[in-house]
Amino acid sequence: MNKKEYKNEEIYRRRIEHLFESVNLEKARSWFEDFQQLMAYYRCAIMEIETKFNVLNEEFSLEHDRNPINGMKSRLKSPISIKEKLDRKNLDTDISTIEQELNDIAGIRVICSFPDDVYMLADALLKQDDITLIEKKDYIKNPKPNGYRSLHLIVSVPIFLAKEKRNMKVEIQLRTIAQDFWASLEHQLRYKKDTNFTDEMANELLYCANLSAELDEKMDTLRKHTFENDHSL
Ligand code: 0O2
Repeated sequence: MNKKEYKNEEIYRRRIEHLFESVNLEKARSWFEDFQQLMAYYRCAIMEIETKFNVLNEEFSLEHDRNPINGMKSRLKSPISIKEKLDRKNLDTDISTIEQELNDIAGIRVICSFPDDVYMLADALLKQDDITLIEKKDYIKNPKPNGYRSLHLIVSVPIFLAKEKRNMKVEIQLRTIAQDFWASLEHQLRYKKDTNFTDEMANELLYCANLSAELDEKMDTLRKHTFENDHSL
């Protein structure tokens, strides 16, 4: 190592030392452990809700010979997205703040076959006596101006641990296959890096959203014809 390299190395070392001096490692470790634990609780809550929907799907398919649920996806919000959301809302990073203020750390998307299935499944879930509805946004009856359609529920569900019961919040998005197709592609197009999202593109997407709503209506009519003898469908 020559003199200049040695000096740069020394500067780098001092910078790193300075950075770590300002961090209370014990505090950071304890925060991280609590965060990991909270995320584990949310994973349990996701499992609870998924099981409830699987049971409803199973029961319906036995009784009516078709599945109202086409698929389910779940996700835990990433630490980076959690931090970004806290910053946007001007909130601190306390574990209790994260749990109290953010409703969408645990998320489940339920993709339904037909529009009526969305409401049938939402009603069946909300009727269960361990589920509490915290918030409901019906973007199917009232689509967003860009055409987005989906039924959003924030619910609280208990998870049973060895020594305690905890109520955890889960965001549930219920939508049809057509609504999910539109939302997934719209998300990809809107958030594509280095692309200028023009008004014209937004109008085209709105047109496509309306087309997919029409498609849902037509498929629903077909369902009614196909199952016309089964009045519960
Ligand atoms: P991600 O990665 O999907 O979680 P809030 O969460 O209440 O502060 P907001 O916007 O009032 O924010 O919540 P809202 O309206 O219930 O929507 C939250 C989620 O719905 C979004 O999560 C998306 O998943 C979905 N969503 C809402 N609007 C649109 C839309 O126009 N297009 C698409 N494709 N999805 C939408 P995040 O946090 O954006 O991300």
